[in-house]
Amino acid sequence: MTTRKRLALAAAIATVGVPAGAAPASAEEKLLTLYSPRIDSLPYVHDTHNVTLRANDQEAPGKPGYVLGFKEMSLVDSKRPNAKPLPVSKMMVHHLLYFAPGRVDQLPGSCWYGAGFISGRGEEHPRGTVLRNSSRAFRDRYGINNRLADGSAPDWRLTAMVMNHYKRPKSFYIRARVWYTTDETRTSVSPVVIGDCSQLVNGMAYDVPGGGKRGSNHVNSSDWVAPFNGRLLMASSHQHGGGKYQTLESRTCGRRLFKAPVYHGMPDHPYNTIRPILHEPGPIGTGAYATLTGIPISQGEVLRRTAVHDNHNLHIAAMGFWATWFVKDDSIRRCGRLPNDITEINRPRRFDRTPNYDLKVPQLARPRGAFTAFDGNPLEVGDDFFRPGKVTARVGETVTWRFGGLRPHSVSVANGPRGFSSVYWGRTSGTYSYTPRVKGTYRLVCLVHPTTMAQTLEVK
Ligand SMILES: [Cu+2]
Repeated sequence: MTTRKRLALAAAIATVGVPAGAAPASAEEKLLTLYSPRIDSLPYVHDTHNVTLRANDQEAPGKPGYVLGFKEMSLVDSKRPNAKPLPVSKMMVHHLLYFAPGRVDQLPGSCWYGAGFISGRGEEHPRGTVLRNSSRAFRDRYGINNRLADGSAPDWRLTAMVMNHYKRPKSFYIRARVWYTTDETRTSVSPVVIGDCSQLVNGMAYDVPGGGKRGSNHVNSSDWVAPFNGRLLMASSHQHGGGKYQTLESRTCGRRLFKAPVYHGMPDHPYNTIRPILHEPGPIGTGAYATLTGIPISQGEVLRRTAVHDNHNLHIAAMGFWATWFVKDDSIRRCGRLPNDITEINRPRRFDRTPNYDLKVPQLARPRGAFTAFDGNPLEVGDDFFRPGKVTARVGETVTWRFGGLRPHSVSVANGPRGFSSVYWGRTSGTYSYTPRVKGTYRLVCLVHPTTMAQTLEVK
C-alpha cells in the first residue's frame, strides 16, 4: 500500500470510527520488549535523562504500525529477559514519558500538541503498569499511529526523571513492553493532555502556597474547548503535591464526566518509608477511566478541569492535568448520552484514606556560614551550592537567584511558611525571583540535589 493510500485509510478510519459492538479488527499484535541505552545516575540525585530511542526494533519499533498500549515501563539493570524491575524503594520513578516526534494523526488541543506524546508512567504507577485498561478488546480496535508522514517508523524520545536511592552510582536501562501491530485496521487514537497549558514552561507544575486553615483547599482550574468532534476513550488524572481529587466536567452539556480520587499509600508503602525523604511522596494511584464506546465530545464543547489540593501545608511543584485518549468521530451527537461501559482502571487495592498532607519535607543538607542580608544582587546557584548559605530579607522585598552551574539546579522550599519553587527539573542559566509576603524561616533545597544543596532564607 502506498503511503498516500495508507494515510487516506488511516484518516478514513479516524473520521468514521468503529461503532460500538462492531467485530474486532484482526489482531496480529506483538509484545515488543524495548530498551533504552544505558543510563547512569548518582546517589540521591533526582535528575532528568533525555534519550533518543532509535527505530531499530531494539529501542523503538522498527516498522511503522500502531502502539496498542504499554504493558510495562520499568527500570532494570540488565537486558536479561527475566530481569526483575528495580524496586521503587531503590530507584523511584518520578516520570517516564515516551514521544514519537513527527508522527501522523496527532489531534490538536493538547498542551503537548506536536510533541508526538505516546504514553507515560508517573508516581501513581508504582508497579510500572500504566495501561491496565489495555484489554484485548481495546487493543483490537484502537491504536496510536506510529509512523512519519513519509511512511517510515519514527525514532522515539524518552524523558526519564528518576531518583537513585542506592548509596552509590547506579546504571540502568528502561525497559518497555509494548503491544504493537503493523496491521492497518486499527482506529487511530491520539493522546490529548488537558491541563493548564500556561504552566507548560514549568513542566505543568504550579505551587500550592499553603498556610490556609486545616482542611482548606487550593484549587487550580482551566477550561478546554474541543477542537474536533470525537469520542473520549480514556482519561487518566495526574496529581501529586497534596492532591485531593480532580474533576472533569462538560460546561456545555451541564454534566460531570469524572471525579478522580488521589490514592495515597498506606504508612508502610515504600513511598512513605523510603529514606532520606527527597520530596513529598506522590500518590500510588489516581483516578483513571476507560470506555470502549467513548464519551461523545463535540467541537466547541467546553470541558472544565478542576484540581483540588490541600492548602494547609505547602506543596511545591503540584500538578493537575488529564492525560486522555481521543478518537475523531463526526458521527457523534452533541451532548449525546454517556456510555454505560466506563470503568475505573487504576484504583489500588489498598490505600490510605487519611493521607498525611502535613508531612514536613526535610532540608537534608545543612546551610553553613553566618546570615547575610539580601542586598539586591542575585543569590548564586552553582555546582553544587547556594551562595550564601543563609540569607535574610524583608517582607515585600523581591529576592532573586541566578543560575550559573553546568548542571541544572532548582530553588525550592522544602518547608517553611509558604511554598514556592523554580522549575523542578532545574536550570543552568537565567534568574528566578520570589517576593515573600509572610515572615518566617524558609528552608530551601535544590530538588535535583536535595542531599547536598540547601539554603535558609529568613524573612523578617
Ligand atoms: Cu542542584
